[in-house]
Amino acid sequence: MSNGSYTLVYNMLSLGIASMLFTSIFLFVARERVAPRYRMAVMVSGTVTAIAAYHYFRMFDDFKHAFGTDGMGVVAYNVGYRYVDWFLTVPLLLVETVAVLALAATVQRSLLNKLVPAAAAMIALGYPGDAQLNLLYQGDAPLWGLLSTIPFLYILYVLFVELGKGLAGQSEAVQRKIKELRLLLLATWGVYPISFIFNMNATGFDEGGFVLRETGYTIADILAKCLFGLVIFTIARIKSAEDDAEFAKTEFKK
Ligand SMILES: *C/C=C(C)/C=C/C=C(C)/C=C/C1=C(C)CCCC1(C)C
Repeated sequence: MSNGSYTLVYNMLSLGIASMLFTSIFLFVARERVAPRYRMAVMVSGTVTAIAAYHYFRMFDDFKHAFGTDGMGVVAYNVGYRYVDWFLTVPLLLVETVAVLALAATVQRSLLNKLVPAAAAMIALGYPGDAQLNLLYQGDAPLWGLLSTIPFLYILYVLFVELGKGLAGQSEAVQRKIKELRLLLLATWGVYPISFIFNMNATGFDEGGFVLRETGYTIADILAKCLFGLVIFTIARIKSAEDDAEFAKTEFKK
């Protein structure tokens, strides 16, 4: 791998570690700054970034072993760390999104019963393609990408159509934030299938495709987990202040 490519991916993974680690610390420490009923959403956000921080350490190590001068190709870079990470964090991201709305328990359960299995299917179907396992035939990655897109579109449908019904009871300010949150989700989750395509037709190792994929996944991860978690935290604070005048007075000095 060229020096430039190596440095770029090295720095991206390093940025991933820093973002995930310090967002986790912030969210855990700041959880007291929201009312108790919204703390679960903030804790789940912090758990997502903590799980991702761990996997970024793993990927960083793995990358150095695969391409650095200390390992020099002894092991092949394993994209599996990302998929294990997503398999855990993507359902949790959907849990935090639904949790922060504090909807009726039955509505919440019905949404999650649709979103969580779809998220698991999306990740599980993407892996054989991204890892170039060629399970069905040589060069079958586009097929896995296509299969994975079906649950992906279903998740977007649930979030934009079904969740929309749950928004009716929320205040103006919260509705605006939730819409922002959904747009952030759409804009960042949309980066993953595009990054997948960059490396999809690689036969053997394709440096350009690899660098674009890793850079795309890392930037998307930072926005979809850290920034997203901070927006969840903001929504939790707005809702806490709306629910409780005492909280509003001490936290917002209004
Ligand atoms: C924190 C990690 C997140 C939010 C990961 C999200 C991942 C996706 C939305 C992945 C989607 C994919 C497709 C829609 C098709 C190609 C294969 C995937 C798995 C990259």
